[in-house]
Amino acid sequence: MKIGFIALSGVRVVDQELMRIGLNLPGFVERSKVIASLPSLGLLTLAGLTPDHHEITYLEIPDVDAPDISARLPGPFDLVAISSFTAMIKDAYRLAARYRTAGTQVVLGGLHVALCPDEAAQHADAIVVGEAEPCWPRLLSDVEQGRLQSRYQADKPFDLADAPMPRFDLLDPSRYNRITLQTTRGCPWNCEFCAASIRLQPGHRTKPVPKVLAELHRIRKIWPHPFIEFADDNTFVDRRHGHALMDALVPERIRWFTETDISVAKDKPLLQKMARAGCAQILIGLEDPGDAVEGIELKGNWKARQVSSYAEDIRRIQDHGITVNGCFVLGLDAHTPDSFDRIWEFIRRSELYEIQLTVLTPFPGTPLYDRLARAGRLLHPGAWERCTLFDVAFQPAGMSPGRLRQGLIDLSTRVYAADFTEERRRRFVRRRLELDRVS
Ligand code: B12
Repeated sequence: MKIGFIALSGVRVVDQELMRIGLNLPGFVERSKVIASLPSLGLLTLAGLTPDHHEITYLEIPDVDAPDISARLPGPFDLVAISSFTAMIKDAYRLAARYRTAGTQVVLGGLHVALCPDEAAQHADAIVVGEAEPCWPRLLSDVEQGRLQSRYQADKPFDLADAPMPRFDLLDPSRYNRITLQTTRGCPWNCEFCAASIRLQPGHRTKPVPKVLAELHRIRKIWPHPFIEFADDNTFVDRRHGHALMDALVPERIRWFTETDISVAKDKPLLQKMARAGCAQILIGLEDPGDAVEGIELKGNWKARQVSSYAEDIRRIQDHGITVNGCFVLGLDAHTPDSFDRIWEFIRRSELYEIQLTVLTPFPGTPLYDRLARAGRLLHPGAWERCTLFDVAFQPAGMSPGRLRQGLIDLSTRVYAADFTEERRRRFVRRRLELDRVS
């Protein structure tokens, strides 16, 4: 069969004013440029599970509504596998409709499909709900035998020891400046708003280190000096795996970025290894520097128990030469118009190298969505295109939606301004020089 693996690419914001302001802020532009060019690891993984007798193509479509897209629809294919998150899912549905009209069978999968399977099923010949690895080979053989089912779902969590080698070779080497690689999946915490892979499968799992290395070596055959972004939710929460992974990465001499939680700050030997293994930056969901984190983590209020040592923990991590990208969520229930200044003060004093500001977003299928829906606080139910992390889609508890939007704009303008961005960079370098002098 001829199979097309299609990702909807790019970064989206509905509110064009936010987009315009965001795109003009120096600190923001840098990160947007970097992330906008990441490939879909989900699809490369499925391609890796596809037997060789199929002819496969991987492609990214930035704009499903481009004027001549119907005429230029890539193909012909016998089967098209489309991946999308919530924000782009309606584009994915329109693309699916075009292929189906042309007689091509369409399979949909990914986070949004797992979160809203009944909706997605109306737009595809088949959907895969949740992790796809256990279902994909059977789905392909069903297509070949003309008995494609409408829904596939694994009955147990996928063991990452069985993870296939993603088909990095399908990518055009010149198009990507960063490559994603997964070393763990999931997270032991359950933050109310989280719409990442704990919604595919709860809990946290690790990929055996030799498998991670094999993937890295495959990447290095194509990109000899890659910058790697681990597509993990919380890389270091399993300490034993984290240490083993770092030991293995030291000789690889790569630079990399990942997402983890603030508890790494308490493990000095791990931080030393991370630095030696080429860690450039870790992204950490701090959410808020004060009482507003209360209740966000639903299992044991874990985040609220960390917040008092945020500043000290950030310093300890950065003192190892690893920059921290601290993420703050605006519009939490305890936030009022005064909160923006409070967050700004923390950011200004914290020495954080990088900052990510987003708006609380009710992704469907999350506990947050259900709570806000029950309370009648969703402003645009079903408007998935607003699930961008920047557009305001709900009625905040402590201010109007307009005030929240303005707060995001004002705080972003301060945080991503050229002089403050420069000051953060310089502060980090100064501190490194200071530490080098005393050591
Ligand atoms: C890398 C990444 C990106 C990259 C690459 C995106 C891509 N095309 O894959 C870029 C930078 C482009 C990106 C953009 C965006 N992202 Co992003 N991104 C991530 C990140 C860091 C890792 C995702 C990943 O690679 N996971 C590993 C793979 C293996 O998992 P997976 O994709 O879920 O795939 C598995 C299954 O879902 C399934 N599957 C996936 N696709 C398909 C398709 C078919 C046909 C089948 C059968 C199965 C299947 O099979 C895979 C194996 O089991 C996550 C955060 C995180 N830590 O996970 C956020 C995350 C996925 N992004 C998020 C968001 C909001 C966005 C944006 C909307 C931001 C914006 N304002 O524009 C855009 C939209 C992108 C789009 N085009 O749809 C949210 C999504 C929440 C949601 N439920 O929708 C996340 C969870 C981050 C968050 N803070 O909440 N992102």
